[in-house]
Amino acid sequence: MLSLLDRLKQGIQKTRAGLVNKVEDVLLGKKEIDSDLLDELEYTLITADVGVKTATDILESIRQKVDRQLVGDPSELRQLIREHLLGVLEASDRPLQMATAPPTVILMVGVNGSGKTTTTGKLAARFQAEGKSVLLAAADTFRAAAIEQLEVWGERTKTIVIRQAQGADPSAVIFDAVQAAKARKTDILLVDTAGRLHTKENLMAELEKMRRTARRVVEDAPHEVWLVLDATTGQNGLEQARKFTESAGVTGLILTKLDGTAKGGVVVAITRELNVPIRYIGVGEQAEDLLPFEPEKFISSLFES
Ligand SMILES: Nc1nc2c(ncn2[C@@H]2O[C@H](COP(=O)(O)OP(=O)(O)OP(=O)(O)O)[C@@H](O)[C@H]2O)c(=O)[nH]1
Ligand SMILES: [Mg+2]
Repeated sequence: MLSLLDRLKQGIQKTRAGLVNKVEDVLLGKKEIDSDLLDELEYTLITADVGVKTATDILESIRQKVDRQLVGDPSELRQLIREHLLGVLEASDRPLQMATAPPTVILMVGVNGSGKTTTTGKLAARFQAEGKSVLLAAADTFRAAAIEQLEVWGERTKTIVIRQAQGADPSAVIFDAVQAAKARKTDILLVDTAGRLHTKENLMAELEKMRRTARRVVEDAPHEVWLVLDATTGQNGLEQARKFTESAGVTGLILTKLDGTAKGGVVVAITRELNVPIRYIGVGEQAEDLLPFEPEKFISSLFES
């Protein structure tokens, strides 16, 4: 069995190659810091998807330090970049909002195919391993076979799935599920929802209705709304994330498919832009391929071999 840290390192090795190794290549053999070198660094950071704003900030702060002769050796720049990236990720870190009495209701939202159902299944496994009781709600009543897909995860993780027929009102499923979780005093209710485009107003309104419905049964539910984002979409995920955060009350992000992309720098761009913490990252298709996101571990795994 791989340790969590090894799995993290393996899951982000493409990002490491696309970000840290490229920065190292730029710095390699350089004797002094000049404007060409700084421009090249900025370009490298932007192409590694950390976002234009973050890249500009980092370079701005480096240029100031160079001007004030606080740094002179190119080899020091790698560490400055590392510290800055960590600072961005830590700035939006905050504790999870768990319910004072069970259940804690967590709504999983996002565009089509981002990994909501898979992540819901992985989370069921993880929470159970932490000793919590879990219930799943199949609130994607839209896509054919979506309910069955969640039920496969229910069997795999030995978790009960609250479901209705395909085509049922997703809010009705949530109503049942929150009531069931409350009656059973289940610690965590995970609600899988249908994929929706952030540009479709009626579908975004449907999410709002689901949240209202949950609230009718448990006053402060849903306690968390997690936006599941496909990391391979890089900067394109930013607009989705912004819209969902504005209209669906997103409280946390989950970046999936980091194993398949060099665009993992996007975690920095998104946290900085939205000031919403990343909760977990997905690094594969199996139940164990979901890792809690910890800024320090993420950055040190990127920067240390
Ligand atoms: N490599 C990799 N694949 C993943 C990860 N997370 C999800 N997937 C795969 O992505 C595909 C889509 O996942 P789903 O969980 O069905 O996505 P969804 O958001 O529920 O899709 P819709 O319900 O259709 O909107 C599946 O083939 C998953 O196995 C991940 O972290 N890494
Ligand atoms: Mg799904």
